[in-house]
Amino acid sequence: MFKSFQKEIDLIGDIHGHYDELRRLLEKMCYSFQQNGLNHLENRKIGFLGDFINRGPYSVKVLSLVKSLCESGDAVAVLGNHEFRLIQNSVTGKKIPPELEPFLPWLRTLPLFLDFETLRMVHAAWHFSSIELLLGKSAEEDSFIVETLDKKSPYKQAVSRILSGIKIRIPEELNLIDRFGIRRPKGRLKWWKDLRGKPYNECFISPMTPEICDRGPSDQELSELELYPKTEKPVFIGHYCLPPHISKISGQVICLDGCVTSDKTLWGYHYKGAQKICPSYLIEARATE
Ligand SMILES: [Mn+2]
Repeated sequence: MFKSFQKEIDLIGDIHGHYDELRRLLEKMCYSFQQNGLNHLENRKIGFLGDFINRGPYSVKVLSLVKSLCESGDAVAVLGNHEFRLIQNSVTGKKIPPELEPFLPWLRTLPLFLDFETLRMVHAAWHFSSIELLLGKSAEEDSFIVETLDKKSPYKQAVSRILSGIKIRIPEELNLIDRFGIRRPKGRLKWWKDLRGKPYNECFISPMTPEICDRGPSDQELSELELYPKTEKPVFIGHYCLPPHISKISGQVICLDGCVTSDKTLWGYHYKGAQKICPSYLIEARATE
């Protein structure tokens, strides 16, 4: 695994088996599909933010493409919570879809996060102390995977934070529902912000209704948070299934998960290196356009 690169990088959010949208996004990013594989411009690399599988129809096609791009050195990828769960299930002998099995040895070589000179990549949250704890840990080690299933292990908590985000309980009487009308007992925090004194309405990454503007979490409930200052390098994440009207960019955090299964839109970002993060570098693709 290289530690730095001089190339420009095209980052891509959660694909979840939506191969047609992935193909369209790559075309919009100026890659072309030819008989001998994906042809791309020089000086470009792709960065995948995890969650390649489940939900959509073509997990195997997506995995095949991402794997071949990683193996040829044209892409890098981090694990999403869906791949990590697959690895956990395989290590503990649970049933896993047979068509995904051949990809496991490769998936287990993928990192939990990537920290480059000019940017960072992680599936859900760049939580500094969790990342420090996980430095040097590999999904290839069975003993580590087993530890991530142990409620008492700090590794379980660290992996959960960085791959699934940082959550707090929502008081039952608030009856908050998400965009799909599902009542949520927990909400996923804007982990990069100082949320002390803020109402619930401003705390969650994906908006929930009704909007609660007169109550918020206690400082104690927010004590897990480690802010991500604007002086840090940009961090690219996926995971949060953002509805179309919610901005993908907040400070130095860029979330490229636009909920492809529901909204049929896959999101990418063309990052040119030390540059100000700007919405004009976002690229969205639908399968039929
Ligand atoms: Mn996810």
